[in-house]
Amino acid sequence: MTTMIRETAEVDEQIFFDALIDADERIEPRDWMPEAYRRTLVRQISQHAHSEIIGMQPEGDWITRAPSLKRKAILMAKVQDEAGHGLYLYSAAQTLGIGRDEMTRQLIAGEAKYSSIFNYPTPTWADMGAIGWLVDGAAICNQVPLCRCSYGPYGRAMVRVCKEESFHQRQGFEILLTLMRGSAAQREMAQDAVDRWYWPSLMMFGPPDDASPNSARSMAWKIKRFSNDDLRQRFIGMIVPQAEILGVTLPDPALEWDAAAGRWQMSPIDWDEFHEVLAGRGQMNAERLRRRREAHEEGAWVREAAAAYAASRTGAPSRSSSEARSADPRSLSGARSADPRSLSEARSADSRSLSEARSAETKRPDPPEDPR
Ligand code: FAQ
Repeated sequence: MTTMIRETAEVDEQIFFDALIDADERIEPRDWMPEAYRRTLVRQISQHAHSEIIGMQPEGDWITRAPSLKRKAILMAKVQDEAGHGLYLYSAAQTLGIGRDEMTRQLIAGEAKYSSIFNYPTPTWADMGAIGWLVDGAAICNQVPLCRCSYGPYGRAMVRVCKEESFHQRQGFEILLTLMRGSAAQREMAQDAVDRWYWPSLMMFGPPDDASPNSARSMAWKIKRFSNDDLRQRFIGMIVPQAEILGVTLPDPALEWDAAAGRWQMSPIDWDEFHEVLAGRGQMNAERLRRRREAHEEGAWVREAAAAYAASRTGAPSRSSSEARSADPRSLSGARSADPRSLSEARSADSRSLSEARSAETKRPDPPEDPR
């Protein structure tokens, strides 16, 4: 009898979930969701978060060597933005019941994936331009549709990320433009960087559609809105006119707009190289992980101090807040499905408490005036 009731309830939950997806509504952390949907999101969001964090290294290497104070300040701000993106994304993944400590463990143990693009070296200043223009450009093409992802916390995080990526792409474009207007040696440096980053940036979109095992389901769930190949095509369409303005040549002699097919014709991508990088055998894989591991070890005292401080305020035993959260990873969705109210009642109750919280927020006393 109990089993039958549980099964009927699950069927209802599935119907409601499907209806939300069909209606282009958002799935929120406390909503019921199929286990495979949750796992897919954890996989994609955690990989995305790791990419932002590992992605700080190639550009971070140039902060001390930037050619002027202004360039240094801009680059520092950009690298800090990437750290912020990682934090929003780890937070979004945590709403699905995985702890930050576990995600970090998977990354430094070499068990987790992060974007292939960050396993290439940055030997010259022009690489800062090429990363901003091509890598952030590809990230924008991929991530703007993710703002409409069916999972609320991921989609909302993407809105701010995309605004910042847009600034990142412009600063990369501007670095290249300055070099292209400079000496012959500077123009050569810019072209060389574009030659090295062009193909890896096309690989960022993932394997071709017929070799992408996750795409069909992710698109049916409206996590991904476009296929890998469609996004790659959009990216090419975006950068071709920009390359003309810059005066750089994209390193593909076969690149041509096919008006009849409505697609860019191009040389084949070297997928062997992509798979080598994914298997950990790219030029910089070992170095990227080694430095991430060292940074984690060097940050142990900060985590301990933060946990001790938190414990001193709450009287709770000293452990990190993310550990505390992951102690009961299903607590959020568990709370939601134990709720006897109907789904819509529960949602409107939630939004009431949100607006109550907001109005309490606005009743806070004004901050003291700035003494300056
Ligand atoms: N690198 O079936 P699909 C940035 C894996 S952030 C490594 O097509 P899916 C900002 C894939 O995970 C860049 N692995 O998979 C920035 C899967 O493996 P799994 C990161 C890749 O998920 C700029 C397998 O291959 N952006 O740049 C890659 O449907 C400058 C089969 O692939 C995101 O993460 C790859 N390139 O589509 C930061 C965006 N491609 O998990 C610092 C969000 C595929 O089954 C400085 N993610 N794989 O073992 C996505 O949109 C998707 O996850 C895709 C892959 C499109 C990356």
